[in-house]
Amino acid sequence: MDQPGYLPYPKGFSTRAIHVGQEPEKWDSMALVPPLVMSTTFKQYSPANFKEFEYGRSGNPSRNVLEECLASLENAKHAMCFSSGLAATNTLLGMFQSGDHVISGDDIYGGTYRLFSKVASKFGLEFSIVDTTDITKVEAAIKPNTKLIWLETPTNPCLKVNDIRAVAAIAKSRNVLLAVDNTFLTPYLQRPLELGADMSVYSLTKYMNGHSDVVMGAIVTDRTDLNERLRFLQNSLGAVPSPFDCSMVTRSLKTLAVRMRQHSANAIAVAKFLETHEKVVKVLHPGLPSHPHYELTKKQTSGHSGMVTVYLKGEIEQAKKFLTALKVFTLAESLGGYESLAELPSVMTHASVPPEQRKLLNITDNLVRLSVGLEDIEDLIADLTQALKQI
Ligand code: P1T
Repeated sequence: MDQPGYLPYPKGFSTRAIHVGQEPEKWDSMALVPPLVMSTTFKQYSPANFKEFEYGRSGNPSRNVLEECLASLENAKHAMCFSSGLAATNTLLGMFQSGDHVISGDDIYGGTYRLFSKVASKFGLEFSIVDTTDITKVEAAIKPNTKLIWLETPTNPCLKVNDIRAVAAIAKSRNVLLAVDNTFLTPYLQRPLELGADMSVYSLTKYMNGHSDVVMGAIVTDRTDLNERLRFLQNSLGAVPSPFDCSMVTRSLKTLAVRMRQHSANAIAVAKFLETHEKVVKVLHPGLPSHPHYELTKKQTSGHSGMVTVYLKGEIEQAKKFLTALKVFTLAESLGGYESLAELPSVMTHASVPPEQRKLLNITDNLVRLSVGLEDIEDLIADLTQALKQI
């Protein structure tokens, strides 16, 4: 990313989120809000001689603005956007070939698990699903053909925390790439590249856009060699987002820091409330001292997301009663929007994880995942209180 002249960089996170890639001097109109360019193609001076853009799949001004801004939020050189978080992951897998081996954390988004186990494995990629919170297991899983370690942290839905620095050190020493899905924390709270990862991967659908109205993904890297490989794949596989969606996310990033601060505060209040409730068996939240990775979390993040995972007393019937009784929380998949959501991973977001794997990970039928939004905390607690009464 070229650093624009009129702001002395580096600046604070929100200053970059609001300005980088969006300097009014870039446009003849001097518009403060970057113009939305919907054109799918661009006039050339003479054959194969063009100004900057050629065809909408390979590049677009509205996408460029967002990619520049995203890169700067991780103090990185490069970012690429895709039509969904899974499209970003799938494109990343395109860097490898049949016979290559990938080590993945065991507790990951169900759709990512499905992509690995049901699609990519058909094309000859070999996967080992490992408890990556145990460094010795990561090291033991590395084989001569291992090309990638894939981590989510905190994990979806059990909120386990992986030690990014420790895994990065192993990956580096064995010449293996490390990709970290940073969807839950965003670069405001955790920057995997600064901790040694080669690539940060995002579902921008979640906190980064934050308004539950765009599906999009991104890969961020500081490595120019990886950027070249991924740019080639972005254009060759073609899973790119629309210019309109890019401008929506560019707008949303401006409030990312304030939103994350409020998600963090609301979620910890909800976690503390639930932890003492008689209808609750256990609460999982990395900001609670009871969480096994409480200390590790503090070493690599500067706050928490809005995610809270809770084991309710009872079986699936009680969990269903609770979920259908909620009035402020909406029963729906996804997370990271301004509105609070609740869901039952075993039959919703993680239904594609085989039952025996879910059992191993404790993704039971009484495990409920909350995405705590930005509503008033008193209303959220009151809603949880009345719904818990129903079980
Ligand atoms: O939905 P999409 O933009 O394709 O992103 C996929 C994805 C990737 N990584 C993580 C950590 C995710 O949580 C997701 C999507 N997750 C949900 C839809 C969910 O409810 O968990």
